[in-house]
Amino acid sequence: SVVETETALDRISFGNEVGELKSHTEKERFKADFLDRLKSLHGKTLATSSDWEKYSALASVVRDYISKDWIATKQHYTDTSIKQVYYFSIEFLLGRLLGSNLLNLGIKDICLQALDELGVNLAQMEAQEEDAGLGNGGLGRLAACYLDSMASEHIPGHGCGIRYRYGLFEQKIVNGYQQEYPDNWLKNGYPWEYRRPDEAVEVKFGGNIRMQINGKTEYIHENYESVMAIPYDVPVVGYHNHIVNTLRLWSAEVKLQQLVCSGLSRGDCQGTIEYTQTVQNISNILYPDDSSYEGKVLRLKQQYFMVSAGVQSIIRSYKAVNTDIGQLFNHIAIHINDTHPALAIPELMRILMDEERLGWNEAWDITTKTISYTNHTILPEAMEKWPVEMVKTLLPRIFMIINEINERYCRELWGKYPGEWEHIHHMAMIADEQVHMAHLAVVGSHSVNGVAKLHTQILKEQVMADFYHFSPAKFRNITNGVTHRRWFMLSNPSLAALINDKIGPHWIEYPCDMAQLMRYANDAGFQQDVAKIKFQNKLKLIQHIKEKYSVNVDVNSIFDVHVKRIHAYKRQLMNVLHIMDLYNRLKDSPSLDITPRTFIFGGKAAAGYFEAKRTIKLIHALADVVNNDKTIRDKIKVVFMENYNVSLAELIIPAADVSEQIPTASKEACGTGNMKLMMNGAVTIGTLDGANIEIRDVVGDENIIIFGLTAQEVLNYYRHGGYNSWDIYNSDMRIRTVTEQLINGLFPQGREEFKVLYDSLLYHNDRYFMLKDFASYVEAQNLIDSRYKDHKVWSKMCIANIAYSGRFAGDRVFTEYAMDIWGVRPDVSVRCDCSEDEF
Ligand code: T68
Repeated sequence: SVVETETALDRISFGNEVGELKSHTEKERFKADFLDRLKSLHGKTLATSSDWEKYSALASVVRDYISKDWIATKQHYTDTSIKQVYYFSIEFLLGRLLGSNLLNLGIKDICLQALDELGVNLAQMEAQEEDAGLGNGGLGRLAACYLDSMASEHIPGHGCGIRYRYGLFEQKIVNGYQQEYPDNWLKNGYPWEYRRPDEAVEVKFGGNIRMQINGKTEYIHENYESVMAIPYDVPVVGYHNHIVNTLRLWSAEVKLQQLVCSGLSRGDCQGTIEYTQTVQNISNILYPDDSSYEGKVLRLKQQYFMVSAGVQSIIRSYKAVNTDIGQLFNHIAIHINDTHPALAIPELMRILMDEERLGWNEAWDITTKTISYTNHTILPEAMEKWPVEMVKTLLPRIFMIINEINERYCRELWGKYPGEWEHIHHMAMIADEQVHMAHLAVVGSHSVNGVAKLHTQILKEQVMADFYHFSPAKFRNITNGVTHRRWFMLSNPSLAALINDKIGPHWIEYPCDMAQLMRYANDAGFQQDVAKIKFQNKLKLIQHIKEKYSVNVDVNSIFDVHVKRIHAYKRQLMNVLHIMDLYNRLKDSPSLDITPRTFIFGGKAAAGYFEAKRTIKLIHALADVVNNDKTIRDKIKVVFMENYNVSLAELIIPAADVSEQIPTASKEACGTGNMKLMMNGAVTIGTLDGANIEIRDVVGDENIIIFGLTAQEVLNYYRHGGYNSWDIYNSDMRIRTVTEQLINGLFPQGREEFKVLYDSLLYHNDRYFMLKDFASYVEAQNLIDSRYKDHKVWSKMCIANIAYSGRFAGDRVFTEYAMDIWGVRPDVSVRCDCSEDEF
């Protein structure tokens, strides 16, 4: 069976004589396959081919190995009619796939050795791959981690998303300012995708609905604009289990017939071009926005395009093997990642009623039993709402259905809360000429979950309290997780190997077993080994920094890492204020006894988010001052890593000593960078927000540094007032100094440059409580310094963080989703027909 199958990696790592012989032949075969592919794909030899050609030949060989298991997995799912899950997400932030595919297939070592013998460097090959950056941040990366976990946990779970022609913009820093460039990730082709034109579906926009009554009312959609959705499938490889699931990404293309019908092909060249352009625009670009939202028709089009294509193709494949549509929810689960795919609810209703001819009640019953929803934010500006007019015009039939859902729901509410107009208005899906997507998502799903305990509690008690009281059983918490394969085994292989040596490989399948490392937390030898690996990882990062930014960084300094999207609530500005204060202290007393510190930032600001972009400029301005001031004797350095993305994260995170997780409490739904950094032995300095609370619960107070207001305190201030940032300004000299330095003195940019940040702190009353939390943040930073000075203490903290990180491995999360929400059992019965020596 799958779980028992010995893999190539196992044979190498724990090689016996037979295993070594086998791996030898496999290695030779791998070499031959690779060289053959180089010849057939590019007409080149090893000596004449470029790095990219070598990479693409290598990926193509790996793709072949994957496809055998892919075919078998699909066949198995069809044969057993097992329940399948579809994870709908407008974003999938995959990063690179070569490394993780090799790891999960269990052929990384063979490949490494084979290439080595050919004089080819695997890491260099991996670097050839463009990051698939089809996501903004946490939400998109979470979707990618979950695909990996589902396949690895034997869950028949697939992704459904959009194949954006351009991913999240590439960030270039010019003179300290962020500039955005198109991310042309497909320019050389993408070796992991399979275009499947034969499985295309049609998606209809605009037009009108004609009612036709002959016995039963029929709704005929007329005069619509037709768009073809072409699927591109990317295989998702499970870890050492021969399971390969599918990520289906949809691309918008013109429908030839539409060209003919509209007369466009008869010489209206301009018209044809324009029409083609409008259609292609749908899957052209990922919206570079991770919080606020602008009401753009195109974004709504993208959402409907994806869910309509996704739901139609699910129903099509369901009907290929099942005759009873009424049983859909026993075979299919659709999960919506935030509200962006919430139109899946009316779309499924439309198909069940208009195409499958079911009545409303039955269709509604099936829909709500099929769909479940995860909420990722409580930021009011990120709650999606669409103008009624826009939905009506673009999606006339869908609007009718939403309207009907709304009316029936309001009637039900009226039954429970008679006469409470205000209350019902608050919960309606359509109110104030807007469609409230979160309300639609809650009402149309059988399960609603938040992504960390605190977040779920805030949803239940505040943001969605009305819905919670109406249907409490729907609500649950599932704290996020990250895949330890990418974020540990792949990005920190030496540490993974050390753990294998210490506690054996069981933790790979059961990450919570990493807790056994606590037995060695005080073991001087183990502490040293862990420290050595951190040292090596830091050297790697230092080299990158040196080459790219010509900044010299001291490997013995504390690597203090703040990497994530730039946003006021994430408080990169507060981090900067602390660095300014530390700098001031060093200027005052150059012999101040602190461990040298390297402050590392990385992250993108939404293109239209002025304040965030100015924060990036401020970090650069600060770096200019600090890094060039000889008087502070290299005690602090500031580095901003350009174009933070998944592959850069894989370089930075294993080198981190300190993990900055400092949002205003209550604002960060969960955070996942906090988990990745912890897993790699960084100590968190953080507020009691999102998953930080749960990290503290598992590592204990002594292994994390907590500071600042609690969520309750923050929410109380928001509700009742009582905070005036000028009071703090007037009472704390350090704060007065650093805030004044923003506009007056420290930076040569002049008064205006950072005035927007200064004003946000003082004239807009510091919405994110940076000045309020400043003193306790500085204290927490001082504590970091003193703890780090004692190597034993620090090593122990570091080890505790690694050891207890198993709690945050995505695999655990998936058994929770599968069992509690989708009613899917991990399928451990997939058989592999491939013989062992075929990998
Ligand atoms: C993040 N949300 C949460 N949103 O901020 C983070 N938004 O706390 C959490 O850990 C993570 O989701 C996973 O649950 C986002 O990343 C977006 O990216 C986004 C994208 C489009 C529109 C709105």
